Amino acid sequence: MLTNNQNVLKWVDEMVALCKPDQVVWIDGSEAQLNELRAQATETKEMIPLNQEKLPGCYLHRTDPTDVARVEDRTFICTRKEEDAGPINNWCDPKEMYAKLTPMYDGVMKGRTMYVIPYSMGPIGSPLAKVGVELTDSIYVVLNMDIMTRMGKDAFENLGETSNDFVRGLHSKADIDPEKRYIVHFPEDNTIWSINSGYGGNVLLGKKCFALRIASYQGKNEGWMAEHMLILGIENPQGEVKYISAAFPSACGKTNLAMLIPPEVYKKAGYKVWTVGDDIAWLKPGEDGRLYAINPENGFFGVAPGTNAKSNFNALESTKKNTIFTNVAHNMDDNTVWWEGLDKNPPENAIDWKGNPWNGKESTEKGAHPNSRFTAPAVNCPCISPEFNNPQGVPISAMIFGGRRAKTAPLVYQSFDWNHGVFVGSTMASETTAAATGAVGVVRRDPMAMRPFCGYHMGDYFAHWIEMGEKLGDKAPKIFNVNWFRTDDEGHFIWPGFGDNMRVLMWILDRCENKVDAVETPIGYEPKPEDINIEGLDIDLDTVKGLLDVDKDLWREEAAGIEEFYQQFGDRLPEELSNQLKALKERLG
Ligand code: GTP
Ligand code: SPV
Ligand code: MN
Repeated sequence: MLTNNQNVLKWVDEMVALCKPDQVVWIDGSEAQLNELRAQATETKEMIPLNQEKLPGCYLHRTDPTDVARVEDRTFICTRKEEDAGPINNWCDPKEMYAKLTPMYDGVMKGRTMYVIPYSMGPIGSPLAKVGVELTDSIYVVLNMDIMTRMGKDAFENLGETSNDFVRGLHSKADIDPEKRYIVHFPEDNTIWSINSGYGGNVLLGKKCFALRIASYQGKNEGWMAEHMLILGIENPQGEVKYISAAFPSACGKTNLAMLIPPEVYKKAGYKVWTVGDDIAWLKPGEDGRLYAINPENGFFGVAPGTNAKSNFNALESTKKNTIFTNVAHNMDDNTVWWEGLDKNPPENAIDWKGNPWNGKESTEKGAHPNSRFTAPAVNCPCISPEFNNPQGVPISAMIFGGRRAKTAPLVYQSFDWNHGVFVGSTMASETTAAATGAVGVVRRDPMAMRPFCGYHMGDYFAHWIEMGEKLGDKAPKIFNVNWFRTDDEGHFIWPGFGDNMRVLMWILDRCENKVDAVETPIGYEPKPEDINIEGLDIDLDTVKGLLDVDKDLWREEAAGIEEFYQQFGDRLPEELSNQLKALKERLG
């Protein structure tokens, strides 16, 4: 045992009594212990050690083919009152849910080991950090949590002997039965129960379950925010760094933007980009009244397909050592990994993500699952911010929302003010991706990219955003919307995206510093086309004009869609937002 905290000990005892593991192993975070677990997982083939010369410390893992993404229809928010979970979350009465799941956990770890994982979300000792304990029967989970969080006995030291302020996570793979898969949150009990899955977002309970669903609920009650946002810093040639956070739905470009490589025109002028986080931000007003952000995570659980030296050099570099690959193709010639979009040279002698022999030159099947992932330590990232471990976080100048929209949304626009920005975020829509099970490419509303991750009533969440704006006053970050995904008539992306997105970020920062004018449109402030720097790009000013075009007919349809979407929130929709909708309609005529 690594702690004398009675709340922890009592809860672990109860869960041991329920799950009945053969043994209980407390994870201290030492390399010796982790190496022992790696050896065991290798022995049982749970993990496949990769070529240790080319990929030192790297492993491959395949999950069950029916268990490769988050399962939103099996994810629950269990609050005592149904209305507190809101219309978007699946809800069940906590008593009923405990009663249903308890028999499923009863004896589930017989013949298995229970690992007790203490971890901190956020730098240990940070005033913004929080402690969690995850109980799991999966070594894969332990090894991933080691990368994704600050894991081990130091996390307990931070909790102290008497505190009860830790999140209780219970995970069992059970039989990986999709019919009995449940990802359940009890925000009022600081508790998460996950069963019958072995896939990342469902089982690394520090990530979406704690750092977004539980934390968003805590943030509302404690005056801070937990958001599905990347955090990056842009350093100008004078050495000043400005920070931006951005919320895009799953598989819509957060990791890519967070690690972008500046285009030549900025690089040679001396600009640099620093990554603070690629998925989650915890934000709180600091002593100077500005909004400060930490990345509660310690690694990246990134989408593998499409990652290559050109699209995301820094992410690729991050995966070259001490990384766990999940559901990518296994190149049997040199015991390395491959995924669609890595290069144009797929291996012929390989095993695909399902575990079947695969010839990448001949097969029409995919070698890697579209939601295959790498789990890479943040320290590996060549552009990791020197502020990454700063316990106070970094001050945010601009917040960005964005999604995949083939037509409606322009390349970039700025909200008129904070409340209008909350309106813009609350009405975000995006085409669905492979990050969750279900249809791909369907446009759905995904407010602040939090639709699958908000741990309470979405209307109350909007109200919390409005309140935070009131608290921050004129120190509040400016709010923008971007869309990298507009397509032409043939369905090709018009904007080059990736590193070139920095051109848009530069306009955003110039706006924050009142260095550039804007054009007022019905939906917000837009750049003058000539204010987007296209030096070195093979697109012209007319293309930029097209990317910024606001089609009023499409936007009238959009407003009607928003109205319909808003109806479900009833009187929990803040009046500020219904007023914003009214004003948008008036501006559209
Ligand atoms: P989660 O980890 O699921 O939250 O995803 P994410 O938001 O971090 O998405 P990520 O950066 O991994 O990008 C997902 C997919 O979008 C990849 O296939 C990228 O290649 C693609 N993508 C990212 N940025 C751009 C861009 O600027 N333009 C285009 N066209 N595609 C992009
Ligand atoms: C996402 O889906 O937004 C992810 C991956 O970041 S998961 O951890 O599965 O949620
Ligand atoms: Mn994500």
